[in-house]
Amino acid sequence: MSSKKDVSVRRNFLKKTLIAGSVVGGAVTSKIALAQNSESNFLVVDPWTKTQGSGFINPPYGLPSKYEKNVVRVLPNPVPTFPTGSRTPLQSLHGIITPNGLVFERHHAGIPDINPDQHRLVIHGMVDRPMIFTMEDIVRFPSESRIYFLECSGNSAAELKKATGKTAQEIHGLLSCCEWTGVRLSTILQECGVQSSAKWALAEGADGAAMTRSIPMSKMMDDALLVYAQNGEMLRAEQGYPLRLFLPGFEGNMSIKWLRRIKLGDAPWQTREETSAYTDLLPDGKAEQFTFAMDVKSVITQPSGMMKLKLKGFYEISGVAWSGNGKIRSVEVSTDGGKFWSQAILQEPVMDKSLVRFRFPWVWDGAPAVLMSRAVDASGDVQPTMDALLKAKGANIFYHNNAIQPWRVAANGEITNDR
Ligand SMILES: Nc1nc2c(c(=O)[nH]1)N[C@H]1C(S)=C(S)[C@@H](COP(=O)(O)O)O[C@H]1N2
Ligand SMILES: [Mo]
Repeated sequence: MSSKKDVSVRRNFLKKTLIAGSVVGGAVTSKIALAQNSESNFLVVDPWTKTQGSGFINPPYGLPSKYEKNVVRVLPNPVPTFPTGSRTPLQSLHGIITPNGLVFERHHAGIPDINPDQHRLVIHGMVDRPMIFTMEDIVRFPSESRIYFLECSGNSAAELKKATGKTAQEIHGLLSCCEWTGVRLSTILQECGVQSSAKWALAEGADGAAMTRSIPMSKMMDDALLVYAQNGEMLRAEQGYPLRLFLPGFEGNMSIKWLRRIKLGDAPWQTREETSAYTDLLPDGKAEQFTFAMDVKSVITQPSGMMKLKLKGFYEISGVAWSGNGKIRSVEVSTDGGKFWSQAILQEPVMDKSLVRFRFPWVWDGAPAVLMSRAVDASGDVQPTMDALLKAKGANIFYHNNAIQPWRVAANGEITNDR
């Protein structure tokens, strides 16, 4: 929680140097602090500077500082008998990349233990040359690395009914953004000779759930990736080791992990995950199928739910925005519950179907406030309020909640979910 930390650092600084008078317009001016204090007093040599540091880190695979031990994925509350998902601590992250140990997980039958030497990918159906690939075969193809977000279409779902979560992690933590490395599906499919009658592909996982989804060939031949690495290292077991499908911008469920089979056909297969689940129930009771792309969305992560503003004055409001339809065009921030909106600064690079970090300078005057962010994507879609979303989609919807998240700042600085 950077803002929390920043605030307490600032506070200690104030205490140490007794320069309460140097808080100008809410910001601490260190120049004045130095002038009023002798440098020897200010530049104290701490104990860790006086001794030799520790040698090589053990275990050899590095871990975060022990002081960051609370920055972890969380399980749903109450924890189910068999956990099927964990959430990314969005409020503790900076920039756009989710470190591998904090990437949310969603698995329908646990994490299989797959030996990469024994793993195979079968491609069959409407192809001229059905083929079986080993992992060695796959990594020999030309590859690419791209930064994309991944969001479960059930992210933030509980909030559609009422406020349930307290933190950004609890509410919106089925969201991650990694650099994914792999082979374009189009490269491998061309190797097998795609028949002109092929309109859909079936992707199947090797886990106990044998997760299967139908995917339009247009997506498979566009930016779909056969992924074997995330953030520079091989996939984590929970993210689909040794091979997963990755469909940029599409609902997370379709990016089949532990991928073992792709079959080409001329119609969708109507699998369990596209009939009994992952459909959108409309007001008339009919279910809409195959709503693939995740709509434009954003959330303020700093400051956010369960944090406390300890001082009046300057804060950088920051958060992430994303759209399954392409790039983010702009993000606006409101500090008065949506009456007045101002443009936030987008951190470059702004990439296609990636998280974008936005920043907005704010001076808190100590009065109650409601912080909101509203993203617009390149297609012109605007992130809706919860009321507008429920009006447009009906009260039956469960998936695809992309509504604006309001955070209420109380006069004592405490921040709560204002759904
Ligand atoms: N084989 C398989 N693939 C799967 C799943 C699964 O249970 N089995 N879960 C899906 C769901 S619902 C989501 S949201 C994403 C989550 O990916 P992650 O665990 O890497 O975050 O994987 C998808 N792919
Ligand atoms: Mo999901």
